[in-house]
Amino acid sequence: MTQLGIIGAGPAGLLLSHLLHQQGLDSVVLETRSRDYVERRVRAGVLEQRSADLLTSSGVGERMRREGLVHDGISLRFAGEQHRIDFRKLTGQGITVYGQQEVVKDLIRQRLADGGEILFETEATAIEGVESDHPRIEYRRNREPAILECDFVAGCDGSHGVARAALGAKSYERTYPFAWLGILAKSPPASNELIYAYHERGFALHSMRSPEISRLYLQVDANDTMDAWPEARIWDELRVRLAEPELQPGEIIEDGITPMRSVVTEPMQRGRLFLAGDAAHIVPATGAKGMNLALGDVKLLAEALAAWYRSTSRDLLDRYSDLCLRRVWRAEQFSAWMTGLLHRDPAGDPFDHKLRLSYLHYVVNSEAAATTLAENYVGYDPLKSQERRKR
Ligand code: RFL
Ligand code: PHB
Repeated sequence: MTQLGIIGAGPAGLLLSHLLHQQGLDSVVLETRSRDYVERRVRAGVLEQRSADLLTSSGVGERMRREGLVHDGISLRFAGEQHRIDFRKLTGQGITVYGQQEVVKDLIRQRLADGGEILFETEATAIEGVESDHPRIEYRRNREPAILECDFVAGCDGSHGVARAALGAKSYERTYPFAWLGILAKSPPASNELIYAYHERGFALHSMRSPEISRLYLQVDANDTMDAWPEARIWDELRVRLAEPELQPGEIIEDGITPMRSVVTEPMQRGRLFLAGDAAHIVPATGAKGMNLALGDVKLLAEALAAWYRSTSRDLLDRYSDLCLRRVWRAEQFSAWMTGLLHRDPAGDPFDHKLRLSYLHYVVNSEAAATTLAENYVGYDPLKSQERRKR
């Protein structure tokens, strides 16, 4: 028996467990993979300012502050030109480049130091009784079935978990006719800021994890497998699309192809089951929003649960989904827009190509358009803006 049964030890589940602990609430985290696996899984790399602030204010940001790379802008490259979008100047904010697996490592270490319970290699198989006061998670550990009884269940089990199906809500979805091939390479970044490149041959992104490690992405066909992409082809394509003829190949430590999808499940709650992070919504990675949305959801959920335990008021809990979805849909629109702007249409429509180039020129030359990109990239909060306008 626990107050919160949390499924999934990704950024959402781990931060939720940590924030609840700080409110004096106990939780058990069930994670199907091993600790080693979740700590090595290479994924997101960009923290919005408010995500970095949240990690710091909740006491798990120390290593991020030391090792994370604070960036004040990004570069856009297209049609042989390079332009910088200066986030600091346009919004007063920046981003922090810090690998998601480092956030996960920091959170696991803190939870275990605080005596938290994370059951690795434990698969949740079903969620029962979500409309009752005593929901249960059925799970399998060491091949043995077992049951976790709790007051509430948080489904933080990503896009392939059990919680979304158990909720049974409506999903809005979009697929894209391309995917991202990503590599992590032992080669010093060619630039000290991220480069988003639009090229006739497709999109490319130059990111990093440290002064020695680059993170690089290429738009590939939705059906491509790694067999079609030997190392030499990856580096050649990166050099051309990024317009970086000197880009040095380095040992590839990790590679993989990720499909591009937009999904929103609405509402994100039923009875005593609450979804957070990728379990509730997926964004195409172009806007760098996925991990940030996951952290933002659980901040609200932890506050709502703390309010319930303080006063048994369900008010904030009842509004959880609506409050999250305002920010989620903003990020969905921005991510779909960035994706459309920077990816080549595989059908190769020349009219669309010209429209994209025209918009790119507009973005880099109009301060209004550049500010739109910048304020969404560093993290726009529709709720805060609404409050400000009312005052
Ligand atoms: P996660 O990280 O997927 O964690 C879910 C956890 O649940 C476990 N699980 C189960 N456990 C028990 N029982 C079950 N039945 C279970 N089913 C699943 C899984 O093993 C896993 O450990 O979800 P969470 O916490 O919501 O976090 C979301 C983020 O991981 C995701 O949004 C980002 O990685 C997306 N993303 C990016 N986001 C950004 O903010 N900035 C970026 O730059 C960025 N780049 C990316 C990305 C995602 C990528 N991929 C591979 C999807 C780049 C890539 C390539
Ligand atoms: C990353 O560093 O992995 C990264 C950066 C920006 C994105 C997506 C991924 O838009």
